[in-house]
Parts: sequence; C-alpha cells; structure tokens
Amino acid sequence: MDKKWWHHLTAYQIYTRSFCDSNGDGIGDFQGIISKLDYLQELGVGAIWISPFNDSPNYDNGYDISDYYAILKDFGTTEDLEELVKECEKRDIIVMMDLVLNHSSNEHPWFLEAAKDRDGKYHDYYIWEEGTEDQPPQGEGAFFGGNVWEWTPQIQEYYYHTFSIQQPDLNWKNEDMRKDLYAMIRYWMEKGIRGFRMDAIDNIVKNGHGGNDQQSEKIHTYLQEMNKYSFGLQDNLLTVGETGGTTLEMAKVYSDPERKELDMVFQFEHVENGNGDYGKWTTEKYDFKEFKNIMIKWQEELAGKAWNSLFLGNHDQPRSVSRFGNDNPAYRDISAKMLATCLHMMQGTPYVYQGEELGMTNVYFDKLEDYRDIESLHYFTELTETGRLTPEYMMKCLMLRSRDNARTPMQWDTSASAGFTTGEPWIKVNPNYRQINAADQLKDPDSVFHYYQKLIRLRKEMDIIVYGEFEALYRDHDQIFAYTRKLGSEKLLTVCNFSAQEAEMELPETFTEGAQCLITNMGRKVFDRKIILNPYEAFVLYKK
Ligand code: ISL
Ligand code: CA
Repeated sequence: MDKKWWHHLTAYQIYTRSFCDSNGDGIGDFQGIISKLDYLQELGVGAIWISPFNDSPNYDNGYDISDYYAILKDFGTTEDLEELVKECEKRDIIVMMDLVLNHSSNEHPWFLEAAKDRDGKYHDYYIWEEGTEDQPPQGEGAFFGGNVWEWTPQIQEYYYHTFSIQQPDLNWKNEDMRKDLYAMIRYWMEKGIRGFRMDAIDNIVKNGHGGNDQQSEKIHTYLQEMNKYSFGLQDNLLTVGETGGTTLEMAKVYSDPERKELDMVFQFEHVENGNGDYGKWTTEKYDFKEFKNIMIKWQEELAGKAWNSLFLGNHDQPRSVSRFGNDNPAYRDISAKMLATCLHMMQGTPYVYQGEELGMTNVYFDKLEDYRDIESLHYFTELTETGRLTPEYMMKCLMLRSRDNARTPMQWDTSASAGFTTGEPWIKVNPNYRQINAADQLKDPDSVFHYYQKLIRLRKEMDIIVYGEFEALYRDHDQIFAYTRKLGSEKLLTVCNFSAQEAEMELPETFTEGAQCLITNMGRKVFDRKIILNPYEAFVLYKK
C-alpha cells in the first residue's frame, strides 16, 4: 500500500450544534469550536469532520441544505469559518466538510424553481414522476417519513425523496446539476477546506422502481468525475464516503487508490448487526461474535487493497460505550477504554465522535417531548400508530437507539448545562455531566481522555499500527477480541475482554518474554503465559 500523508492521523467528528455555544443562544457554533481547538490539539487529532454547516431550515439538522454557499447563521459567518480553518492550520488539524449531495432542502432555490415549472432549467435537477393525487408511483418507504414520492399539486407531479419530505433527491443524471455541485466543492476548497465526508453518497443512483441502487456501477462513474473536477485537483485532501449500503466488494472499488474515487468509505455492517424486523428499532443487544466477525472480515479483506475507516459511533448512532461496552458507573471508564483499544489498534483511520473520548453515555430520555430528531419522532408515530409496536416498547427502543443519544451537548465541566452554553440548550444535557466531563478528565492522568490521547499518539508514532498485517486470534471466543499486527520483525498484540465476566486466555509464545506493554486499561504489570482477564480488561503488547 502506498503511503499517504493522512495514514497516521486520527479524525474527530464535531456535531457543531452540540459542541460548544459561544453566544448563549443554546446552539453550538464556529466560535465555540475555535475556543476548544486547544483541547482538540491536546487530544492529538489531525482532522475534524464538521457536520453540515450550510444554510438550512434544519428539519434534519443541516442535512437539508437550502444554500450550499452560505453558512448557517446559527453557526456563524464565512469569516468565522475562515478563522476556524486558520486556527486549525496552526495546530496541524485539517477541516473536513460534510457534503450533502444526494438531496437538497425543499427550500433550496433550485427546488423552488423546479416545483413551479415543468419546463424550467431546474426542473430536471430533481426526480419527477407523473401521477394523480391519490395514486402515487410505485416506490419504497422513505427513511424519515411516508413514501419516497411526494405530490406537488402546482405541477401535478411527484418528486422523489430518499429521506424526509423536506429532502428532495437531486437528479444525478443531469450534467448541469453535477457541474454546479463540483463548482461548489471547488469554492470550499478555496476557502481552505481540506477534506470531505460525502453524506449518503451511495444513494445517488436510483433503480427506476422507486428505490435506490446502492450497488450501481454508475456511482463509481460519478465519483470519478467528481474527483476529477473537484477534490482530485489537489493532493492534500482527505475524502470519506458515507455508504450505508456498501458491500465489501463495493468498498474495495470506492477506495482503491488506483481508481481515484474516495480515500475510504464508512461501512455500517458492524453497527447494523442485531437489527430486527423494524430495523434498528429493537431492544435486542448486539451480538458480540457477529460484531467481531464483521470487524475481522473488514480488516482481512481490505488489507493491501483499500483503506478502512474505523468507528463505533457518530451522530446517527447511540453512544458506543452504552452500546458495545457497559455504561454502568462501575464499568463505564474501563469499558470505554477497552473499546477504544480494540478499534485504535486496527488498520484504518479512526474517527472519534465528540464526547466518546470522555466516555459519554446515552441520555436515555424517557419522555417523547425531550426528543428532537426527525427520525426518532417519525418512527415513533409510524410504528405505534400502525400498531406494529406499542408506545411503551417504542420508548424503550428510542432510549437505546435514538440518534439524540449522540446529540446531547458536549460535557465540558460541572457548571450549569455542562459548560456547553450559558443559555438554554437546544436539547437537554445529560445529567451525568457532573460525573463525566472534560475539565475533570483533563486533570486526571488515568481518565478516558488521556487514554485516547495515548492511543492517538501511538498511531502517530508507530508504523506497525498503521501498516502492520492483521491476524485475528481467539476467533470463536465469546468474550475475547484479540489480534496481532506484524511489520517486518515487529509484532503487536491487542487483547480485549468485551464481557463483564473474567476471561481466561493464553498469551501467544512470542509475547511471553521481552514484550513491552504499550497501553493497559487496568494497570496490569505481569504478563504470564496464562492470564485471567478482568471484566472489560484490555492491553497491548509490543515485541521487537
Ligand atoms: O442508506 C442507508 C442504509 O442503506 C442509511 O444508513 C444512510 O446511509 C444514513 O441514514 C444516511 O445518514 C446521513 O444522511 C441523512 C442524515 O439524516 C444523517 O444524519 C446522515 O448521517 C440524510 O442526509
Ligand atoms: Ca451559539
């Protein structure tokens, strides 16, 4: 694998709205981010991916863009963004922008024009089907509500939306539309944006039967074109595609460096494992062995061919410690560190979601009125009103799986609203901020924060973490996730106990003598051949 300037870096995802509010209006903003850059520098991240910051009516918190060139006023101005980029440069951090190219807002001028006039230039920027008011075309259910087709009385046509009614899909078959998007990307590159995360990018090709074709060859053609006319023009950019429907085979194609599409993609197999009849709306826990197999498979299969992205949480997922670890105070810190160890010693680029580095947990709102997320509110109505799930059961699902779990304000300190805002936060703060917050953890050398800091530093310093060959151990064990990495004569062993019970293991021969412990979440000093792992214990051994 050819070496790339970004191979050693760890990225950090910022959900701006919930990160830090500088002016007391209860909404996080760019000046808030700027005020926390020293914190991020101390953590050691090399990139920040910022959730969409373009103008938007915010039905889906910015994932419905009404002006691709303007900055959402809640977040600040273009000057604030320029300042943010500059301040990041000083700290060796690149700014990655979230590009929402599958759809726009229904308030985007293109759509307003398109929905007025069948013969106008912008009509073909979206996807239309004739019909009558009571007879929609054939189509699947939309992600956030109803059918993918929505009636527009004024022109007697239906438009297509993969997500909510307020998010009409752009028509990628239209070359002018594509060129307008590429020009827009170049505009942001000139502003100093050094990377892009492509939202829902494998939805841009439709299957002609009211659904999306996430396996289409055409997606690759468009990505190559986009690469050529925008981010591929510079070689100092970093790109990652959000591909919710990707298979291993597709992922290899997306991120094959030879093909000039994307640097890597986010795959979702590991976070979708355990889904049930109603997708993620279930109270079932994830299946550890399946999870492990999926992670191993992606490590093995992409090796040498394409690059992995590594994540356990983001703004659409519950908090990773609550989901894959154990957020009971007795195990919270230990299991958060264990999860981090498991992920950060793998091959690929780790993405830390804001607050994960503190071990922030699910908020478990038990009142519907506390939820803000369009997806949560929509599915609550849809699944309970049709009698598929009872309201009581659905509330339990929301508590475990709602995207709002990841969207409560960042917990900075023990002051009111966790130091996130001096005003009224747009979504309630998790009351556990008195126990879990950045200020306390910065003072504590054993904190989850300092553990992440160390993992990030190790990746920066050690080639074996970046390039070492991956080999899984204990594949069938139902508590232990263990693997080795090899680079020349160097060897690395990562051992994690994913359970609340002790687990017995034998150290592989090579590591029984002369190995150095790089990191441990329990301060283990002795590494005998036979080891009884404590609940959620993790360690990494290194041998030259
Ligand atoms: O396409 C999928 C599965 O096949 C989905 O998982 C999809 O990738 C995911 O829902 C897309 O999420 C992104 O786009 C949404 C937005 O609400 C999310 O926050 C964003 O991450 C619409 O823009
Ligand atoms: Ca604000």
